Parts: sequence; structure tokens; C-alpha cells
Amino acid sequence: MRIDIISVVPDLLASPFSHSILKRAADKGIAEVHVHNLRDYSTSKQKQTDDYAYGGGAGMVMMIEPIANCIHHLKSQRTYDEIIYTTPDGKPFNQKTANHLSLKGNLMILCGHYKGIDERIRELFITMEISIGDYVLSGGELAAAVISDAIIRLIPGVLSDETSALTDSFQDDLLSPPVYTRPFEYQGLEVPSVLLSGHEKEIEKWREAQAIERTKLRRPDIYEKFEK
Ligand code: 6GU
Repeated sequence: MRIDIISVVPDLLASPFSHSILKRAADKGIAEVHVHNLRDYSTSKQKQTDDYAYGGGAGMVMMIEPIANCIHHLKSQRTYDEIIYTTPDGKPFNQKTANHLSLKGNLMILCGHYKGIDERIRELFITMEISIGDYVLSGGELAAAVISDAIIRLIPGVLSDETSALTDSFQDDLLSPPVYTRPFEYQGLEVPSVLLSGHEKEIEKWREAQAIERTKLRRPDIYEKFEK
């Protein structure tokens, strides 16, 4: 997979992809992320990328030209499965969307900023608009990093234990059960004895019951779907 991210603050996106699982995915050649500085695609002298909003009001709007230039440039080099725009008014991102996108070959993500982007960019180029939650971020970069992380870790070969993405919270509409490591006892709290029993079937049953209990308690909205 290849993900191209377009941003006015590309430095914000350097770190998330140079560590741990995402770095390993890149080193193995499974998923490459390329960040593009929108300013490089501005043709104005001051490398302008935003302008005043028609109709007035506070906040600048990202201009069509630099974005269109950048998207045209990238599209001339390969075909994109989706051109995603990160925005608080997008479709709420979830595990189902992550699963769907993890099967794609080339993705482009345009990071929103300021008061937004000229509506015509959305009409002409964007195929998918994503929000990562009901709150407002100062820019779409962190959202793009979140989305990319959620997608890339699902690609076969990225996680060392191939099965571990399948047991994630949400993957079967349940939250994950609690986990423990050494020491056996800490401040009087002991590890549940079933986990030391060696009975694989019993352990599996316990984990399932804990997952159900936890989901019921913490996320009744998700539990409702699981019950059906
Ligand atoms: Cl995708 N972008 C911004 N700027 N804010 C958000 C968001 C995205 N998702 C939730 N809040």
C-alpha cells in the first residue's frame, strides 16, 4: 500500500511514521507513506495556500489552486482508490472503514486546515470525507496519522503475530478483555487464577465472558449490535 498525505505542516507527520509498527511496515516494503508540502504547489510569490472567505467572517479558507496542482501531480503518477479529506463534518471513522481501506492499493489524504477548503475541491476531487470524532482538531494532520495507523496495522505481514489484529477491540464488535503480566501479585491484587490454569478452553471462555461484560458496561451502544 501507498499513502500520500497532503499537508501545510508536513513536519507534524514526520514522527508518527518513523517508529515501531508503522516504521516496520515501511522497512518491510508493505506500506509506504509520503508526505507532500502543499506550499510547494503554490504558484504565488509568497507561496500562499489560503485566502479570505467570500462573504466575510473569521478564518481563512484553503485555496483551490495549490491543492488542485498537488492532486493533479499525484494522479498523473498512479491511480488512487480513494482521495480522502479529513474534516470534522466527515463520516465518523471506525474499524469497519479501517478494514475496508486496508485492502486498497493507493490512498491520498488531504489534511484540512483553517476554516476548511474551498468547497469546489470537495466536489471535484474528494471521494471520501472522514472525521475521527465529535471534537475539533486544529488541523487534519493528526487525524490523517490516526487513520493511516489504523489502516496500516491491518495489512497482513505488518503485525508480527498475524492473528493479533483479529482479536482487537471492535474487530468482532466487542471490546478486548483485560490482560496481565508478571508479577502475579501487586498491592494485594492477584492475576485471575484461570489464566494460570493452563486450560486453553477455560481461558478462552473467561476472555469471551470478560469481553462481553466489559462491552455491556462501557459501551452499551456497541453491545446492542453484538447481541443482534
Ligand atoms: Cl478529520 N479534522 C479536524 N480538523 N478535526 C477533527 C477531525 C478531523 N475529526 C474530528 N475532529
